[in-house]
Amino acid sequence: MNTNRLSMTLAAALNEQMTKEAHASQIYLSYASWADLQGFEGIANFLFRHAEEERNHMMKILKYILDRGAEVKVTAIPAPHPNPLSINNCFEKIFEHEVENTKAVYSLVKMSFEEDDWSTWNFMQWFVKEQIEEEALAMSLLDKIKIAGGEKVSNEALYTLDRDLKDAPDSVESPQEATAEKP
Ligand code: OFO
Repeated sequence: MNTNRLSMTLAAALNEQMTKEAHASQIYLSYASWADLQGFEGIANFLFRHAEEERNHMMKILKYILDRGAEVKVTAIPAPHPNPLSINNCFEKIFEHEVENTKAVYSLVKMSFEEDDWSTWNFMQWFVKEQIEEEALAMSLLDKIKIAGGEKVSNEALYTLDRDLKDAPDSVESPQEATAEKP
C-alpha cells in the first residue's frame, strides 16, 4: 500500500527547501563567527541564535515530509557565502538572503496551489508568515546601521549597536525552548 501523499515534484521541492534552510543556518553561523572575531559579541550572539532558528525551519520541513509519507533526502549543504566586508555589508547580505528565501517559499506555495495539495499549501503558510517577520527583522538591522552612518558608521555607534543587540530580547526563542513543531 502506498502511503506517500506528496507528489514527486512537491517532495523534491520540499527537500530542496529543507536544504535551503540548512544552508541559511550555515550562512548565519559563518557571519556570526566572522562578527565574533571582529569583536562584535552582541551581533554575533544575535546571529548565532538565528542560525539555530534556521535549523529549526529545516527540521520543520523534514518532519512534514515524513508526516506525508515521503522520503527525506539529506544532501550536501552548499558552502556559506563569503564573509561580509563590514557590519553594514553583513546586514545587507542578510536582508538579500531573506528576500531570496521568501521567493523560494512563494514558489512552493504556487506549486502546491497548482497541484491542489492543500495540506502543503496550508503548511507553507507558516513560512509565508515567518518570512514577513524575517524580512522585517533584517530590514530593522539595516535601518539601524543606516541611521548610524552605513559604511561610514563610527566605532562608537557600532559599539552601541553591538551592546543593544546583546541586551535586547529578540523574538527568537532559545534553541532549548524551540521545537520542530514550534520553531
Ligand atoms: Fe528560514 O527563514 Fe530565514 O532564511
